Amino acid sequence: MKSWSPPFVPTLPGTGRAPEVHDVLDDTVRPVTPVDGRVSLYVCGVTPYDTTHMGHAATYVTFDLLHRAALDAGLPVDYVQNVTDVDDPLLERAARDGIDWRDLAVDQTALFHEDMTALRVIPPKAYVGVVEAMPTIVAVVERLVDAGVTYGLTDDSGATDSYLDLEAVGGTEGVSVLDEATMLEYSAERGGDPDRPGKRGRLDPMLWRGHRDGEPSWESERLGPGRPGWHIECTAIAMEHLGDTISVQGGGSDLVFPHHPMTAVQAVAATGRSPFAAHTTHQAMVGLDGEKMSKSKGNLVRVSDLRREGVDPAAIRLVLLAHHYRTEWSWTDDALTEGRERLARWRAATALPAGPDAAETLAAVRAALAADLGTPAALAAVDAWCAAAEAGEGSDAVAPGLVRDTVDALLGVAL
Ligand code: 5CA
Ligand code: ZN
Repeated sequence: MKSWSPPFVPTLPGTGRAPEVHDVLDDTVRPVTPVDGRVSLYVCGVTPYDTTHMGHAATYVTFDLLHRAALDAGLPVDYVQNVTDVDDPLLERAARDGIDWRDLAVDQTALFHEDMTALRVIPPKAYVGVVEAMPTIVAVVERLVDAGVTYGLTDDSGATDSYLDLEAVGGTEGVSVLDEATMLEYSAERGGDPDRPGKRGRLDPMLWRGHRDGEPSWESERLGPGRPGWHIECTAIAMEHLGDTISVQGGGSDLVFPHHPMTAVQAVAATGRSPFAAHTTHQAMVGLDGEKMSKSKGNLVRVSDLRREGVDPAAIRLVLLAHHYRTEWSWTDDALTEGRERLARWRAATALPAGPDAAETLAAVRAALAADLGTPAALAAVDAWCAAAEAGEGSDAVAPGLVRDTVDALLGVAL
């Protein structure tokens, strides 16, 4: 699928150090691990309805910062993102609204691209829809069938679903640190079917859902007509475009179970190579009035709505950057006001003919980002330079331009 257009990224003097980020499996902050000299980054994309809310935006801006920091450290980045353009929630929404699920996906994906462009997010090199990746996905499921680690369950209508037998591939050992009760709870809440009779293991993920009347389906001689389960799309798309093992598997913290562990366990079962990802990294949930912002609850603040109201996307990006990615927060009007004020201050200060030397500011922003994407510290360093410039300190005529380039290249905010 076509990706969105890339923003211009200025070149900065010198280089930064390889960024450190948090891994949810060993709960440490450590440098990203390149694979064959390249950082391979897979971030779970949207299910295209009700995009792009501030939780989505926070997730993609966070991994955009990692992307930018790696590039600044001289590390080439291969970035891949999927779009879940066929899945239960999308089909349900299309049915509710009386529209074709394909049209809903196309429209919402286009809107997502507009929002990403407005937020100056560097696009993935491969932006891949489930529908277009169907042969790849089918091939990975069939590989698991060949490995003898799957089983089928047939319902009253005669449809057969294929499951991964988790027990046969080592269970959730090494892919999840949650206890059994929590995994079962999340599985039930997030698209799993732990209580389905006949399953060998309650957490076994569905790989292929046999065709039911009224549902879209694709042909597979081995599996029968049907469509993929959720997690296998990310396993297959990541492996196809990035290889058997990757540097970072990313997304929001709602993917901590079952999605990311199942994506990983399926890859390991298919390739025999472990771990699937050197880092599993999560953006904390963004909420509204203290509740998780989610499409199912409908408590959304959308990037496109604010853009329509005339809000500068750079101000939205500054609101997102004001919060560290591992801290949960809620969107408020006050936060937006602060973002707008900061943008105005930064624009005014960097438009001055001179200011204090900015080499330290560049170094401080680099250091802040390299230390687990420390955006609040990065903003503080720029705030400090702007305050000094406004106070008339310093007579360095190149400094305002260097601050502009720093903010643009590393933080993705064009002043
Ligand atoms: N298509 C799947 C991933 S394969 C999916 O989760 N789609 S989504 O549209 O629900 O979410 C898109 C991305 O935004 C995911 O990485 C998800 O973890 C993240 N996300 C969703 N809601 C929030 C939120 N409230 N705060 C932060 N991130 C969120
Ligand atoms: Zn995913």
